[in-house]
Amino acid sequence: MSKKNKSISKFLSYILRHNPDKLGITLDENGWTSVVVLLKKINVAPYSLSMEELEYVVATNNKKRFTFNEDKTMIRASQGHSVNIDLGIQPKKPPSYLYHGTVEKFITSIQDKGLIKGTRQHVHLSEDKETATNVGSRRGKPIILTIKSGEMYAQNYTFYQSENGVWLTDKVPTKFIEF
Ligand code: HQG
Repeated sequence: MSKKNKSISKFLSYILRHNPDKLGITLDENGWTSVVVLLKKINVAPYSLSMEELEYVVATNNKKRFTFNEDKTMIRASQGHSVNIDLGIQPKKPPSYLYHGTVEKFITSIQDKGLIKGTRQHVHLSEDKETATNVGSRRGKPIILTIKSGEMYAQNYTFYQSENGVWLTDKVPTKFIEF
């Protein structure tokens, strides 16, 4: 991603996941917001964002963080929200194992409480170790935990997969985590 695209992606993530008020926009109950209104609010000097640039960011974003509706009149973040919205996605059977990238300083607490969602709406899990490594690396030297998602599913825990492939669940008790 180019520097401008990365900063647009970060700004959109912040607005569409955590703080739409900051830009004076609202999200509907499924997290969607009007593209016309979003562009209008962003395009206040010295900032500029054209529809073409927004389409480019959505299409080329390295984690496909944003989704347009069919006619590109609405946009939302695919996952990662702390604001209370319902993604409206159906529960899905996970693979036997999923992965979670974290860092050493959280391990004692995770051993104690399991994985908890904190301020976000879900615990985020990755399908492959490489992605989990990238997630953990945001905070330091990554530690990859293996999650027995198949066992959890068999015990009636609900899983979802976001539009961009991230696995979501409510919590992961310690007994399902391989440290
Ligand atoms: C940790 C990014 C102490 C957890 C990523 C993590 C992801 C605990 C941090 C998405 C804990 C929460 C989410 C416990 C969990 N005690 N620490 N009991 N349980 N933690 O950012 O999973 O690039 O809210 O290990 O790719 O790191 O922004 O979650 O370190 O998909 O698109 O608490 O954000 O996506 O941190 O990342 P986060 P996450 P983007």
